[in-house]
Amino acid sequence: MSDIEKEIAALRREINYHLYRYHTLDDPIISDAEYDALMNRLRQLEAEHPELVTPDSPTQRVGAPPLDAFEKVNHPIPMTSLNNAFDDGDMHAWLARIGRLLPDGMTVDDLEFVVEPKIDGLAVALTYENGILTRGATRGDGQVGENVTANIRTIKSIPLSIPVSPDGPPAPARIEVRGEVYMPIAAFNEFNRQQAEKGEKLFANPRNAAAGSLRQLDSRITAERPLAFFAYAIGYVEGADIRTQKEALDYLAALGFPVNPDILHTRSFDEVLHFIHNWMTRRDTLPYDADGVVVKINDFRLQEHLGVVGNAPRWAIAYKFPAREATTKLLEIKVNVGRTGQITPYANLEPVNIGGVTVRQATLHNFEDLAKKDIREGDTVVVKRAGDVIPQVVKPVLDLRPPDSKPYRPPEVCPTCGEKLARFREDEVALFCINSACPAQLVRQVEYFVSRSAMDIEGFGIKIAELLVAKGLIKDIADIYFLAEKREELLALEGFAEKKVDNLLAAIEASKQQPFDRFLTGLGIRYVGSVVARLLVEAFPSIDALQQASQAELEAIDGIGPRIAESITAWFSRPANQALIEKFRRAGLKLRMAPRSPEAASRPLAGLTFVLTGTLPTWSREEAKAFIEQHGGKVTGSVSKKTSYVVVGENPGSKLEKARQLGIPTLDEDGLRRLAGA
Ligand code: 5U1
Repeated sequence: MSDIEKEIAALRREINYHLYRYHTLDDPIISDAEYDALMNRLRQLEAEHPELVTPDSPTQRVGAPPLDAFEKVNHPIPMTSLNNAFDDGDMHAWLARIGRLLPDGMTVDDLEFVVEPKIDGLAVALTYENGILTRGATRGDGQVGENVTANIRTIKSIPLSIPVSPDGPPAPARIEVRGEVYMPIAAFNEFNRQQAEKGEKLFANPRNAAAGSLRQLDSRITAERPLAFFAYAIGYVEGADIRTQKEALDYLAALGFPVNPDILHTRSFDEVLHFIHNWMTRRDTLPYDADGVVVKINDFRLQEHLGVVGNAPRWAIAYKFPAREATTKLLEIKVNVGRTGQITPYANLEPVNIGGVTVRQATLHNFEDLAKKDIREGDTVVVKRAGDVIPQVVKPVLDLRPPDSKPYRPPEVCPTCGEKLARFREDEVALFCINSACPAQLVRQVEYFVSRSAMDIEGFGIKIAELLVAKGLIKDIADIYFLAEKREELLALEGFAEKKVDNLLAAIEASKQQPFDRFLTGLGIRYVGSVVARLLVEAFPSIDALQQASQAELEAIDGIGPRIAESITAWFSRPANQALIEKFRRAGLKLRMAPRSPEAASRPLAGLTFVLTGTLPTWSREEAKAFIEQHGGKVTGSVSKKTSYVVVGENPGSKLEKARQLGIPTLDEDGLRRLAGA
């Protein structure tokens, strides 16, 4: 092995170990900067020696070019499913069944059990040959799955090579590791929030999000999804002697796989049941969705003795948590008015207990969905809830529909202000109240303006917004900054003691110093969330500049397309909105970015956008990016007519072709240095 090969191998081992400390143990031992330095060195060496790049290198976790279709994979050992138990009676019946099948001389008192949470995700089988991940496959129908290796490689807690730690056992010749790919609940909520901000499809629950993310033909998309993994079984292993489920879990953990820490190993069946009930009560506090608990007989020889019936083993059972679905009566369909005036339907329900929570209301998503499912007032409906996700009406139970029921008709006027509802565009089904003085919209606008993603006014929530709008103290969002003049009226409100009023007014005053992009976000212009607002203020650092920007000028900003540009110009063209801006100005808001340091504006690459392609002679991609940013420039991922320069290295990709088509000038590394005056 050459010195370079040795250095590359050592770097990969080290990086893989730090990924494991970070993603699996949640206990990093080096700083982000130190980690970046290791990755940069590895990227640099691999760029210089592309023949040494291997699929198990940590640099390969970014995804690969898209596939046309997934290849089918035959599972060497079928991936069985599990029989279900729904109560303690089913569990006792399972134990009794096993008792009748045990070898002579053994009784159920001799059994050992392993109990594990059943994660609601997607089952996969990962094959490692001589320690290297060579294949990742979905369960499919248990016999034949799909080859999703490129996608699996992007999941940071799945080792690309084992053992991850130098203290781990030696890699077996071959092993198939089984487990669940899932999306943690917090990551799911954040992911859906970002999807909503971009106007893209929302996922109904973490399971769908995990499945949708893992089954992407373009693994670069999977790489951006916050997926995680728990290993729970060994399909087969050659080169290690593992005799029990507990040993299997310990072995997988020692090799560096994430193994759920909440596992019970016991001889007591009472303890098994106790553990299950304890789990059920903790279900909503866990960082992941679990739909049950799996109980397994520990001893592999006994497992083999008990065997499989149909496609489920006798030696394991899933105790399913109470369904998070229930049926109840839909009393009435009502609508909410959002801050943009969008009208969305929801259902008032006869209260129903779903998985320990009483549900009285559920979303009906939108009028199109409602019509498609033909959900009607008076119907018995299936309602579902999961984790933190808002309860939703799934479908009507048609057999129980009252004979006199009538299809639901969306309202024609706003339920709050009476304004006739309209569609923004012919091709959109969404209905809007276009009265900007509508109190329901105003409450939502105030709620959004003061929220954490906008002006972040502490102590100002929806209840206060509702009260102040109802009392006429706020007639538009700019009135928030005139509340100080209404101190006496505030003090007269129920629950508004002097201290509370003073704190609120102080928080409002302090928010005047928030950066301009937060203010812009707070205006609630359609499609202008915090990401778009930041792009806007970079190009138009004051409200005056933005107000005067033409649609074409807005579209010239990288990341802003015609839909957003149109929404912005339409918003500023309305006299009521212009008056609102003037009112903010009178209140003392600055409505512009804090002046940039003269140093920043005068940096040589200020205002220029670069795209990098190919391998540069001395810099890694990160180093080139850092250089450009230090000199005031910006780096984006794709070439468009808004790109100032494409920086080209060895083996450039299709970006160079695109640059030529669009006539964008190109530079090499030296040219970039010269341009920056370095
Ligand atoms: N935790 C866990 N989930 N789960 C799912 N263990 C487990 N075992 C399974 C399945 C389908 O099957 C075994 C029979 C390997």
